[in-house]
Amino acid sequence: MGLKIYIDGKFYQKEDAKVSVFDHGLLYGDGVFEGIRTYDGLIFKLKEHIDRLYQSAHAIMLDIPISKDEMVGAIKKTLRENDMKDAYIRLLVTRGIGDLGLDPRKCGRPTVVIITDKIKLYPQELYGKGLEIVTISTQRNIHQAVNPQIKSLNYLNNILAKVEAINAGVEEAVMLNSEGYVAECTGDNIFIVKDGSLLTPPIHSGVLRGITRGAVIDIARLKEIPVHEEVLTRYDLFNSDEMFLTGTAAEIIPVVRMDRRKIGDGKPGKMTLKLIGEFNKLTKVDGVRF
Ligand code: PXG
Repeated sequence: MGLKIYIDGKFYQKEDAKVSVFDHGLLYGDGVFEGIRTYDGLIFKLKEHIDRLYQSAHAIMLDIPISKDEMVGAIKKTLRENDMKDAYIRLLVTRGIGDLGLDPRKCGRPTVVIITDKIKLYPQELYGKGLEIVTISTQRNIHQAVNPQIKSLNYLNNILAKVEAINAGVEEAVMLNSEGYVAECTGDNIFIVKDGSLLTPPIHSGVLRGITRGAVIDIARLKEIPVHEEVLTRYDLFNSDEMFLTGTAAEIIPVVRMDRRKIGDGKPGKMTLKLIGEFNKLTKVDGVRF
């Protein structure tokens, strides 16, 4: 039995799961998406992901044709259909089928796709050793253009950054905003530890309001670790005691080198490892059963 994909209320085998070449999701990247994880039969932070999807859609004036409850039902059904306990869920809503013109009014009903599969962002060994990253020259989108809070199908900005990282021989890149302050990585938010405090750029630095980012901030508050959203420069990153990235796919991954500078003592830091432990505990208990 192969993987089954949900498209507009019906299930298709992976080979048959197709959308039209006239779908504006393909023609213009006109649409929104989410990436969600399940851990041993529990969907992690489901409400937060659903809310963010509908907010992204609202921002681009895309009316998702099913309600949030129906979307949750469709996700659970897709997971059960594929009998998956540990899955990565990719949720897509595109503008739908239109003609060869930008006008979204020409599109009929938006297309809803749910894929449940596996994801591996970084090689497993990097979780133990830590990641090396570089600063690249592609800037994070400014909020007056495609706001970085919109998780849209237009990921070229991030892909260009990823290409620069790959060209530099590393897996991940730090993007700065148009003012030169640290924003985030290509699919992850960034944190540093300095003198016992946890610091991460505020949303207005031009970052996606990451759900893993939010979970880490909540854990820190619960554990009485001082945590601040602060505008950061590369200097702050170079001179941090610890650094790590957060994302649904990546979870929490330590960073040990940036732009050829050693971060802290060049090994995954104590607080990072503590947060990874707490995060792993959370994913085992905090979730919606399906
Ligand atoms: N920043 C950006 C630009 C992202 O795309 C995050 C931060 C982390 O947010 P969450 O809510 O996941 O903690 C993301 C998330 C992929 C992929 O296929 C990308 C994301 C998530 C899952 C998979 O590269 N982006």
